[in-house]
Amino acid sequence: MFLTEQNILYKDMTFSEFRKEVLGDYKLAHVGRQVSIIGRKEVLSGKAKFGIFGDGKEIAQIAFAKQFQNGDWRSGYYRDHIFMMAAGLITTEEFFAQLYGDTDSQRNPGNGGRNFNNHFSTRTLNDDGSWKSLTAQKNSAADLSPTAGQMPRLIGLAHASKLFRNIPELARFKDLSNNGNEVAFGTIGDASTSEGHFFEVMNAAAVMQIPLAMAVWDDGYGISVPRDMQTVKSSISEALKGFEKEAETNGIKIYKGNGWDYPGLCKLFAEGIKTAREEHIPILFHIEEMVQPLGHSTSGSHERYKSPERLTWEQEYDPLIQMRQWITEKEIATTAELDAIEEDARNEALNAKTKAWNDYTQSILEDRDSLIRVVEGKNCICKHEGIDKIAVITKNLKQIKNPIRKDVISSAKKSFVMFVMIVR
Ligand SMILES: Cc1ncc(C[n+]2csc(CCOP(=O)(O)OP(=O)(O)O)c2C)c(N)n1
Ligand SMILES: [Mg+2]
Repeated sequence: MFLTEQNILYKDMTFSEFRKEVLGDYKLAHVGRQVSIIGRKEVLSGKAKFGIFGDGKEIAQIAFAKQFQNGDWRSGYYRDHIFMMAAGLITTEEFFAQLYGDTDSQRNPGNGGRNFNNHFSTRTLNDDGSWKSLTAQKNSAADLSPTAGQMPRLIGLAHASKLFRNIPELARFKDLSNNGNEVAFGTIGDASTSEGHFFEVMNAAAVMQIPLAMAVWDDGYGISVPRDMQTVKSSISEALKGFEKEAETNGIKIYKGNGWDYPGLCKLFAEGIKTAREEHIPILFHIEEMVQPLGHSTSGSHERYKSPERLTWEQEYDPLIQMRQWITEKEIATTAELDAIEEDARNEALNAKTKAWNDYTQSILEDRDSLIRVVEGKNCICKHEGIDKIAVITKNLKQIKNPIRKDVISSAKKSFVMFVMIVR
């Protein structure tokens, strides 16, 4: 039975290579899910400030990233951590470093703590300011917070490939383009397709005939607002039917898939991206039946606005559960093997979290201890209005279980003010 899928997915592979690929994807999907689960806990326990994750979109992101090649560009949104991991653009440890807002650019190379968390990007310059070879690496533009902010730059990125392919004088810029063979990969949520940027960009791409591949992750909600309240006919692919390319027209190609269908998505993205890359036809991938097991973000709980029926359906169509069923049905691996992979994935994510947290907090704890040493070393009686306020400040600082740099700096400032007041 598996042979049908194998032939569709990976034509030139032996079964053992195919199995390795599938199980590698299964493990990555679980690492990605654990990152979401653990990341949410890190926020809810106060160790990070905000979390918004790709849970429920793992399989689609892995299948999409399979087509992402050197020279290609991503301009996407906050759910993309699994895409970034699958493309080799972020490690699990780096994910947690950015979640904590680590300002060390070695540990958090995507944004060095200068951008909001879960906003991804890659570096285009070397430390000396020279260009990296962008055709020798996979690239991601920096994410923006407005939910369709990633759209306009997709036009620039995709249009560049068309220019590189069509203007002979540009052929010498080998580090920027390989004859225009690059594809600009976009991702967006279903609700954000209601933004003007989305429609303008899809129209412009359709007119210009540029290699733009747009994936819409359709989970039926924009936070608590259901899709039928903001998307005409409750379907972005229906809404864009008039944009569809016909024999002698410009336009886009539209593909539809389901977020839980691993073999289907692998095939769909392979076909669509090939078309975008070779023929410079823009593509819309409308990926439906997606779920959000942990809800929208750490700021809310979806149980408050999704019906019990919807929540039950989401559990059944969780892509990890569906992929597991597919693997066992096709006899690619046993349930015991899959259990072991899941356990491995959990440990990998936990270890990455612990390492990232220890690295991030080490210098903060050193600063805290040094401040306490300095303040206590003053050995003065620092009573103000009858209370030893400096002792209170250091006591409070010592009691913070996971201090952030702000706690140390603000304790230092407060102690300084007290010293000045008392000395005066
Ligand atoms: C322009 C803009 N409006 C509103 C928000 C607040 N906001 C953040 S995420 C979100 C919902 C987006 O839903 P969807 O596009 O379906 O993506 P999903 O989170 O469901 O994957 C909203 C309204 C924002 N960041 N930017
Ligand atoms: Mg949505």
